[in-house]
Amino acid sequence: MRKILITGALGQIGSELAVKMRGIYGNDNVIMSDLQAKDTHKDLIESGPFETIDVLDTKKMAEVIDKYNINTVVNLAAILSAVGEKNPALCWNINMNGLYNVLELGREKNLSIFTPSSIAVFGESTPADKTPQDTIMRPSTMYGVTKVSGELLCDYYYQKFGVDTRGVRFPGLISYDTLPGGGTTDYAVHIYYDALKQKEYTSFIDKGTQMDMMYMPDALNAIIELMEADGDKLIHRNAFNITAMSFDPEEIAASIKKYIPEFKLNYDVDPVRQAIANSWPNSLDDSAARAQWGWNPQFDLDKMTQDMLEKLRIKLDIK
Ligand code: NAD
Ligand code: AKB
Repeated sequence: MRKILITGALGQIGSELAVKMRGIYGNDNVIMSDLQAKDTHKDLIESGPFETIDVLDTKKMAEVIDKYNINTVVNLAAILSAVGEKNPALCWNINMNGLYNVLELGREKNLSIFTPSSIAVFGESTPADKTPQDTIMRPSTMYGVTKVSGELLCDYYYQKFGVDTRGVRFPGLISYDTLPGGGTTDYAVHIYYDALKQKEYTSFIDKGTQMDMMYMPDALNAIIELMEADGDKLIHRNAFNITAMSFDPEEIAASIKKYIPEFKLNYDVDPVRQAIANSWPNSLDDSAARAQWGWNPQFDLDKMTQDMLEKLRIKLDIK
């Protein structure tokens, strides 16, 4: 039976992954942790074990792993791309030293470890269309640098010490539960909130900027399916290209207009996040994930838009 510790569990992914995992593995077998408890997630925190853990504090993390007999860590504690460009030292410290601490504990305590990578591993010299699984990785952001280094470090711990490390390169994730934590793809979440609240959105990403995206239910399935996949069939491990859709701001706006015809899209482009977006692929080739562990996303753009608007109407109490 898995006993899972999730770090950074109150973020965009963790807050939904914890609920899904508690449904599969049992409430007491999924230990949530984050820097501190947040009032916004009171019910979630009270639905099972929660511990305050800073991933830079190896001693505390080791104590929690021993206390609950943890055998699996999903390491979600991280600083994302836009915040990382504002504070590169913090981004390096948490993304690299936090991961190193988790991997060292994995080696000592024989843990399975899942760590998400990102489309941010790619850069301007990477082929932008149908970006292959194995290709040029020369990112231009500190976040991207930490993600490439993280993939290599996870590979090293698998090859050198036999630690069962696994990961995917997530594209931008879209969800209605917890707001994103400061990335470049965040516009594709905020657009739904503003479409419902004020029927208008001002995008910080310019028209024509294609990026890969995915709806959160597919992302959660990816984590669990890869964690549970037969390790002998995994050639890549850290990390697999996965994608569900690719669109630019005009295309997501067109999808929203099918449900809110008066919706209007404006632009006020942020040069920092636009430069990051320009350096990322237009679309990924995820055939390795499909072949090696059966990756098969369920949501395309219109299906996601319909579900996002339905769920957000209830959350925001908008008729
Ligand atoms: P998020 O910013 O929403 O959440 C990160 C969480 O980490 C926050 O709750 C924060 O409090 C916590 N945290 C920060 N510093 C910490 C520390 N020192 N110790 C413990 N916790 C700390 O991020 P997310 O979107 O949930 O992303 C999780 C992982 O998935 C990250 O590795 C990220 O790079 C990756 N990823 C996310 C996306 C996306 O679109 N959300 C896309 C690609 C990859
Ligand atoms: C970000 O924009 O930083 C994240 C990511 C794609 O890694 N959403």
